[in-house]
Amino acid sequence: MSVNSQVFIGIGANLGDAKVTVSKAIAALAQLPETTLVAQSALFGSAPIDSTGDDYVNAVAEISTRLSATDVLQHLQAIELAHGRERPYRNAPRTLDLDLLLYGDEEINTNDLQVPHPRMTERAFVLLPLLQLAADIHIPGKGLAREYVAAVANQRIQELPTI
Ligand code: PH2
Ligand code: MG
Ligand code: MG
Repeated sequence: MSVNSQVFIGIGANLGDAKVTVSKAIAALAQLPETTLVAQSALFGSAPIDSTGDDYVNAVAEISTRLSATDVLQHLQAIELAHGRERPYRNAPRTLDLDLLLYGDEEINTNDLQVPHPRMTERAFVLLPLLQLAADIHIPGKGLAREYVAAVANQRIQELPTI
Protein backbone atom coordinates (compact mmCIF):
# COMPACT_ATOMS: atom_id res chain seq x y z
CA MET A 1 0.00 0.00 0.00
CA SER A 2 1.29 3.45 -0.86
CA VAL A 3 1.98 5.91 1.94
CA ASN A 4 1.35 8.71 -0.50
CA SER A 5 -2.04 10.34 -0.63
CA GLN A 6 -3.67 11.74 -3.75
CA VAL A 7 -4.63 15.28 -2.79
CA PHE A 8 -6.47 17.97 -4.72
CA ILE A 9 -6.02 21.66 -3.91
CA GLY A 10 -8.41 24.39 -5.05
CA ILE A 11 -6.70 27.67 -5.91
CA GLY A 12 -8.42 31.05 -6.22
CA ALA A 13 -7.39 34.70 -6.45
CA ASN A 14 -9.14 37.96 -7.32
CA LEU A 15 -6.87 40.72 -6.02
CA GLY A 16 -3.65 41.86 -7.64
CA ASP A 17 -2.28 39.98 -10.62
CA ALA A 18 -4.39 36.90 -10.00
CA LYS A 19 -3.02 34.83 -12.90
CA VAL A 20 0.56 35.33 -11.74
CA THR A 21 -0.37 34.58 -8.14
CA VAL A 22 -2.14 31.33 -9.06
CA SER A 23 0.85 30.22 -11.12
CA LYS A 24 3.23 31.04 -8.27
CA ALA A 25 1.02 29.13 -5.84
CA ILE A 26 1.22 26.03 -8.04
CA ALA A 27 5.01 26.39 -8.14
CA ALA A 28 5.03 26.65 -4.33
CA LEU A 29 2.96 23.45 -4.05
CA ALA A 30 5.54 21.68 -6.19
CA GLN A 31 8.20 22.68 -3.63
CA LEU A 32 6.44 21.25 -0.56
CA PRO A 33 8.39 18.62 1.36
CA GLU A 34 7.55 14.96 0.70
CA THR A 35 5.30 16.08 -2.13
CA THR A 36 5.16 15.77 -5.90
CA LEU A 37 3.06 17.99 -8.13
CA VAL A 38 1.16 15.50 -10.30
CA ALA A 39 -0.98 17.76 -12.46
CA GLN A 40 -2.46 21.21 -12.75
CA SER A 41 -5.65 22.24 -14.47
CA ALA A 42 -5.96 25.12 -16.88
CA LEU A 43 -6.58 28.52 -15.35
CA PHE A 44 -10.23 29.54 -15.36
CA GLY A 45 -11.85 32.95 -15.05
CA SER A 46 -15.01 32.88 -12.93
CA ALA A 47 -17.60 35.30 -11.60
CA PRO A 48 -17.41 35.78 -7.80
CA ILE A 49 -19.78 33.43 -5.96
CA ASP A 50 -20.96 34.78 -2.57
CA SER A 51 -18.04 37.20 -2.88
CA THR A 52 -17.27 40.57 -4.43
CA GLY A 53 -14.70 42.31 -6.58
CA ASP A 54 -13.09 41.27 -9.82
CA ASP A 55 -13.57 37.93 -11.52
CA TYR A 56 -11.54 35.21 -9.88
CA VAL A 57 -8.80 33.17 -11.45
CA ASN A 58 -9.28 29.57 -10.35
CA ALA A 59 -7.42 26.32 -10.86
CA VAL A 60 -7.00 22.93 -9.22
CA ALA A 61 -3.70 21.16 -8.56
CA GLU A 62 -3.17 17.49 -7.82
CA ILE A 63 -0.31 16.52 -5.52
CA SER A 64 0.95 13.22 -4.24
CA THR A 65 2.18 13.66 -0.70
CA ARG A 66 3.32 11.92 2.45
CA LEU A 67 2.28 14.94 4.52
CA SER A 68 -0.72 14.54 6.79
CA ALA A 69 -3.85 16.51 5.95
CA THR A 70 -3.11 18.84 8.87
CA ASP A 71 0.41 19.42 7.63
CA VAL A 72 -0.86 20.12 4.12
CA LEU A 73 -3.30 22.65 5.58
CA GLN A 74 -0.53 24.41 7.48
CA HIS A 75 1.59 24.65 4.34
CA LEU A 76 -1.37 26.02 2.37
CA GLN A 77 -1.90 28.73 4.98
CA ALA A 78 1.80 29.62 4.89
CA ILE A 79 1.70 29.98 1.09
CA GLU A 80 -1.43 32.15 1.38
CA LEU A 81 0.31 34.40 3.90
CA ALA A 82 3.41 34.64 1.74
CA HIS A 83 1.16 36.10 -0.95
CA GLY A 84 -0.27 38.74 1.34
CA ARG A 85 -3.49 36.98 2.23
CA GLU A 86 -5.60 38.91 4.72
CA ARG A 87 -8.92 37.79 6.16
CA PRO A 88 -10.90 40.98 6.91
CA TYR A 89 -14.26 39.14 6.61
CA ARG A 90 -15.68 35.89 5.27
CA ASN A 91 -15.33 35.50 1.50
CA ALA A 92 -13.59 38.88 1.17
CA PRO A 93 -11.66 39.37 -2.07
CA ARG A 94 -8.32 37.68 -1.65
CA THR A 95 -4.85 37.67 -3.14
CA LEU A 96 -4.76 33.90 -2.73
CA ASP A 97 -7.00 31.17 -1.38
CA LEU A 98 -5.81 27.58 -1.20
CA ASP A 99 -8.41 25.01 -0.20
CA LEU A 100 -7.77 21.38 0.62
CA LEU A 101 -10.52 19.79 -1.49
CA LEU A 102 -9.79 16.08 -1.26
CA TYR A 103 -7.28 14.08 0.74
CA GLY A 104 -7.36 10.57 -0.72
CA ASP A 105 -10.72 9.08 0.13
CA GLU A 106 -10.68 10.44 3.67
CA GLU A 107 -13.47 12.29 5.40
CA ILE A 108 -12.10 14.69 8.01
CA ASN A 109 -14.20 16.83 10.30
CA THR A 110 -12.28 18.80 12.89
CA ASN A 111 -12.57 22.41 14.03
CA ASP A 112 -9.78 23.41 11.64
CA LEU A 113 -10.43 21.22 8.67
CA GLN A 114 -13.32 19.74 6.76
CA VAL A 115 -12.49 17.38 3.92
CA PRO A 116 -14.00 16.97 1.36
CA HIS A 117 -14.39 20.73 1.17
CA PRO A 118 -18.05 21.17 2.19
CA ARG A 119 -19.02 23.47 -0.71
CA MET A 120 -16.98 21.95 -3.52
CA THR A 121 -19.96 20.27 -5.19
CA GLU A 122 -21.79 23.62 -5.43
CA ARG A 123 -19.04 25.46 -7.29
CA ALA A 124 -18.29 25.33 -10.99
CA PHE A 125 -14.90 26.97 -10.30
CA VAL A 126 -13.92 23.85 -8.33
CA LEU A 127 -15.72 21.12 -10.29
CA LEU A 128 -14.63 22.06 -13.81
CA PRO A 129 -10.89 22.28 -13.15
CA LEU A 130 -11.06 19.20 -10.92
CA LEU A 131 -12.79 17.17 -13.64
CA GLN A 132 -10.11 18.22 -16.14
CA LEU A 133 -7.64 16.34 -13.97
CA ALA A 134 -9.81 13.45 -12.83
CA ALA A 135 -12.96 12.88 -14.85
CA ASP A 136 -13.98 9.88 -12.74
CA ILE A 137 -13.13 11.34 -9.34
CA HIS A 138 -15.34 10.28 -6.46
CA ILE A 139 -16.06 12.64 -3.59
CA PRO A 140 -16.30 10.74 -0.30
CA GLY A 141 -19.85 10.90 1.02
CA LYS A 142 -21.13 12.59 -2.13
CA GLY A 143 -20.50 10.37 -5.15
CA LEU A 144 -19.12 11.20 -8.57
CA ALA A 145 -18.00 14.83 -8.97
CA ARG A 146 -19.30 14.94 -12.54
CA GLU A 147 -22.85 14.32 -11.32
CA TYR A 148 -22.85 17.82 -9.81
CA VAL A 149 -21.89 19.76 -12.93
CA ALA A 150 -25.40 20.21 -14.33
CA ALA A 151 -26.54 21.98 -11.16
CA VAL A 152 -23.83 24.67 -11.47
CA ALA A 153 -24.29 25.34 -15.19
CA ASN A 154 -25.65 28.83 -14.40
CA GLN A 155 -22.32 29.96 -12.86
CA ARG A 156 -20.22 31.98 -15.29
CA ILE A 157 -16.82 30.40 -15.87
CA GLN A 158 -14.45 30.14 -18.80
CA GLU A 159 -11.14 28.45 -19.42
CA LEU A 160 -8.47 31.11 -19.93
CA PRO A 161 -6.14 30.95 -22.92
CA THR A 162 -2.66 29.57 -22.11
CA ILE A 163 -0.80 32.63 -23.34
N1 PH2 B 1 -13.92 31.59 -3.46
C1 PH2 B 1 -14.74 31.86 -2.46
C2 PH2 B 1 -16.01 32.54 -2.64
N2 PH2 B 1 -16.35 32.81 -3.99
N3 PH2 B 1 -15.92 32.75 -6.27
C3 PH2 B 1 -15.13 32.40 -7.30
N4 PH2 B 1 -15.53 32.64 -8.55
N5 PH2 B 1 -13.93 31.80 -7.11
C4 PH2 B 1 -13.47 31.52 -5.83
O1 PH2 B 1 -12.35 30.98 -5.67
C5 PH2 B 1 -14.29 31.87 -4.74
C6 PH2 B 1 -15.53 32.48 -5.01
C7 PH2 B 1 -14.39 31.48 -1.08
O2 PH2 B 1 -13.20 30.89 -0.97
MG1 MG C 1 -12.21 28.99 -0.87
MG1 MG D 1 -10.01 28.97 1.85
